[in-house]
Amino acid sequence: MRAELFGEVERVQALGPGAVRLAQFARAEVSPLLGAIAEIVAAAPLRHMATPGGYAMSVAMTNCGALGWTTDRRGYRYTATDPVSGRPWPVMPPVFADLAARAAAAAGFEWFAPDACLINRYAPGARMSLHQDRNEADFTAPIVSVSLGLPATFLWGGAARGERPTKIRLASGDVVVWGGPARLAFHGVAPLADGVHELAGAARFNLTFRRAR
Ligand code: MD3
Ligand code: FE
Repeated sequence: MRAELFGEVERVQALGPGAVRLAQFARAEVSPLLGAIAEIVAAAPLRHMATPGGYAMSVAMTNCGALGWTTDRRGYRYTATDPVSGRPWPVMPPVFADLAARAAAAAGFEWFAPDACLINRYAPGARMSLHQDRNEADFTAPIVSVSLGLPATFLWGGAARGERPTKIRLASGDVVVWGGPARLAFHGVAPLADGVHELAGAARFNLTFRRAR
């Protein structure tokens, strides 16, 4: 019997304390998720935000949900409106919210209700240096991440920036839930390799579902 006939349970893998990989959890929803991203991007375009230090990020970003993560010269924060348009961030589509809730529940966070979703787009060469996600009010809530499009090498560091990170290959449709002791781990993404994905083109998209407040 093929492995997928056993269902999702066998695909739940502990990467380490608090980090749960749900390999191919979103495989059936890659196309609808990319379609929903296109609608969000039409209302709130992807943009290369400025870091407080004044550099443009290589990753292009936008958001949906009640709150969105932004950065500029003044710092990192969550806002209820898109600073580019002045309008509220696009509503989180049901295909996003349903997936986030099911993935969190599969990892033991049945109560998780995200109020923010950051959408990252990586073109070949784009990367994200090691950082912690600390702008959220409540670190008992996990972060649910969904990879779409080209594969990436995710870098999972430890509790300190100096620890050598573990490399984790993330493919389109993979979901990882970061809770408990993994919630404040340092993490990043290696420069995206060249390639063309059949649905996403020369890009990787990553969704992170968050409880911002
Ligand atoms: C581990 N995004 O948006 S997703 C980010 O692939 C971010 O675009 C990466 O880091 C990306 O902040 C990684 C996986 C991820 C997200 C948040 C985490 C892993 C995490 C928070 C804590 C620990
Ligand atoms: Fe992060």
